[in-house]
Amino acid sequence: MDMGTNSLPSPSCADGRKRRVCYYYDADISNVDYGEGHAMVPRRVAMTHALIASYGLLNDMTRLRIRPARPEELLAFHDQKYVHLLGDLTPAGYTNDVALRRAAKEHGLGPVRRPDGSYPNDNPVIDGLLGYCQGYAGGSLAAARALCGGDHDVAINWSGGMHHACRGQASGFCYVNDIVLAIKQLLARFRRVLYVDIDAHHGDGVEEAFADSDQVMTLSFHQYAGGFFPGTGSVDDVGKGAGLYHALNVPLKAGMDDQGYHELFKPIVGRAMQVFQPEAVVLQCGADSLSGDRLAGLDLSVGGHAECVRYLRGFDAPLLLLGGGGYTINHVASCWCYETAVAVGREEIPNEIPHHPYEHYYRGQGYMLQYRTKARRSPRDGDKKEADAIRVKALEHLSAIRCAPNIQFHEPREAAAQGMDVDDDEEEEEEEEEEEEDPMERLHRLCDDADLHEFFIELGRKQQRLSSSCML
Ligand code: V1D
Ligand code: CA
Repeated sequence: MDMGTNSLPSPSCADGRKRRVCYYYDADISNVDYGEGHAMVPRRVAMTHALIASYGLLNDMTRLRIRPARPEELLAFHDQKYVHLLGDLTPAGYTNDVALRRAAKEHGLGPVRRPDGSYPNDNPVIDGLLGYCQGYAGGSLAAARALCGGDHDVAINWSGGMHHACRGQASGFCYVNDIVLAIKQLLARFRRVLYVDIDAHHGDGVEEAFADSDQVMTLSFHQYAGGFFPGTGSVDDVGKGAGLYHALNVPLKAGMDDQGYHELFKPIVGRAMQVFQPEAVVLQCGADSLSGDRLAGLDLSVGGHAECVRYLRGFDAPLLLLGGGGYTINHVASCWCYETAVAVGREEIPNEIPHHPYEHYYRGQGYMLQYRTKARRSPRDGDKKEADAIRVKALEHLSAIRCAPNIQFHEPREAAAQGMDVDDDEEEEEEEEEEEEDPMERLHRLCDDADLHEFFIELGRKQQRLSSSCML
């Protein structure tokens, strides 16, 4: 059901082109309860919606209702036994039926006892479990279909973005992986899809689903180290088989702020856009990377987080915006509301939160959409050096897919017009890459520049690349 109009032209876009935005929301999300003390509070999506409405942003996009995904639509990624289990499980069944409880535990559902005797219960058996999954997955599938149809440039589902769920396993508060389902839908129309994940946690479920595909590039920025969940996503984790170098990971130190983040995000995403030339982009906007999150330790402002949306919106590719984590719920709603404003080209909305039914939640942030918080951890000596090394490695991984046979290289139109941020180091790297036509020449140069160990690592990589792509 069409309930609105199209977006305004964006002053931030080099071409000033109007972005046609569609938005999916289902009020039933507020009734979902992960249980007392759980970090995940689905009400944050209803708060986001109320804030979007109070700013009048619904007039700038087409609002569409969500049709719950049919169980057979979930089978495009998930295991049949698992989907049936999601339908059969109830809190009472879990308590009273031993066989059901055993099956639930095998699939990561229900409390899991820790050695210290506590029950973290990441993925509780909640009332209406399958209906909840069908709701958020239905939104992401419909959003993907809207982009395939070509009538919209940006599609939004803030209830989606559940990046940890696996084929037959719940993980990290996620039961069904709506992102994988949406990407599979996009692949029906688009040849290459770039997935970017700015949640504070590693987008492991999406990465694993497409690890051996060269049609989907996954790129996750996440807090890493110190036992932070899920513990995967090192910079050396780069995909496999045909998908080698099509999975990229950017591990971050706690305390990373806007400036440090964008010194990584823009060059890496910009280069991914250049070399991979995606025909569609999916951005998981997990808001636990914001400063002051209850679970994570990154230090992004709302503006810094939304800059990722603004940056990707500037490329001329259909864009799917999804939610994800985010545990300080007033911050989450502020962030996703502001990102909706960026998507429709109204980023100048007033900072003061309008009167609306949830306004009391925003007292702690002075009723300001772009709130201020104190940095929780000041950067340590060596953090910058480490981040620089990560950027160099990630860019190096990206240079490995330059000779992929099915891609013609040219500057993305808008990125070129925008003057993609290229710092001095990068310019040097660009020059280096221009010399790079002959792999053997680069190897000889490396042999001069670096030690022999580096040389052999590079030689091994070159051989792998040559056999997996250029020789085809
Ligand atoms: F804080 C909690 C309160 C109640 C229940 C669980 C938690 C909690 C906090 N952090 N659970 C976690 C993480 N789980 C563990 C377990 C210990 N291990 C054996 C596993 O550390 C899970 C964090 C999930 C983060 C989800 C996400 O933000 O990435 C997300 N993205 O989209 C949707 C969710
Ligand atoms: Ca991430």
